[in-house]
Amino acid sequence: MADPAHDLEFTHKYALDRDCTTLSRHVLQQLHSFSTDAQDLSALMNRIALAAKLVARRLNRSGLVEDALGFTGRTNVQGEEVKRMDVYANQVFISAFEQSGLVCRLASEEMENPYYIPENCPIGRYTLLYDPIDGSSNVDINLNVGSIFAIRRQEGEDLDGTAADLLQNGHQQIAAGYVLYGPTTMLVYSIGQGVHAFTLDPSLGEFILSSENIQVPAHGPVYSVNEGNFWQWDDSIRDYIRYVHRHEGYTARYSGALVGDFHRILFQGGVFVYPGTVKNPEGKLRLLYESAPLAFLMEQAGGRASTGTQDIMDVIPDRIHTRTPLVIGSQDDVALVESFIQERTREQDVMLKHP
Ligand code: P6P
Repeated sequence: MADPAHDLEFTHKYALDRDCTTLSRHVLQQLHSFSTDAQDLSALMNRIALAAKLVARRLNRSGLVEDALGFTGRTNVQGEEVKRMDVYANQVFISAFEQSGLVCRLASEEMENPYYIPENCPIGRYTLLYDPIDGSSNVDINLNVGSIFAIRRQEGEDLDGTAADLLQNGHQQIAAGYVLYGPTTMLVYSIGQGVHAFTLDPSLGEFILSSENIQVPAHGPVYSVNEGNFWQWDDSIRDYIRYVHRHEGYTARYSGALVGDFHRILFQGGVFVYPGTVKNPEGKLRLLYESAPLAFLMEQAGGRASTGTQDIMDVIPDRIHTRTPLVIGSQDDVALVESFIQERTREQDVMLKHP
């Protein structure tokens, strides 16, 4: 005979245990260790969570706070118009990590050169790479935006201040993730032990574990691409788009914010594609603080990420703001896009051999 009192206790225990699985506890659980490195990583993730809460707080009131929305009138190193929220969020991460003692440098989409925290250098053995507000065109229309981050160890003294040690492939990332500012604020991260999602409980001011060991489906219905660029793409990408237009089971979803489109694919399967265009043959998305962190996550979730011809995780940037084409998502769907690229390459090789 079931004991209602026991069932109730169990229900309480389950709910409370979950509410007590905070981000910092989860990191230590992941590492099964209280070593210095584990404590560092837990502290770093805690600073990310603090930055996320500060950005979320401003976003949640942005329509009411003077000067929170709109443009600054400046353009950044990317040649993009800078939003007030870009500037605010960029500073939030600097302030959060200045007090961390752990991070010596921050490399951001919004800063031409890395920002050094002298009091943390050289003891600070880590570098934070981040896109403070990804998809900021959505901010003024109250649609989802995100922050993307990666953490790398600093290698060497960086005495010339060029941060040359950052110009390495994605396998040097020790942690990566993103914050999705949507109906709820979610922090999704990996330290190489699977992908886990935390949801901000505003009443607690804590990120609480909501999904553990997320696995992306091998195939999904979603293809996410800006079809407005159709005639700027290589023929191979147009071939792929014609294929999904003509076959059942595909649906287009594109929000204009990479983090939201990635999050949908992580949970539902499918593929996000931002190929090179005539204007930007190398693509629009930046490797070190957009594509590589998301590739780290997607591979941890059982998916793939490529430029279309090379795994994103293997790409070695030649500069901090290197861009790459991006094909990321379910194994089968990434492979399908790549198959059209390979087909066109084969045809071009034949034409070259037999003009
Ligand atoms: P487009 C936002 O500016 C961003 O970097 C990504 O978040 C997004 O996926 C992409 O650019 C959107 O670019 O050219 O489709 O507007």
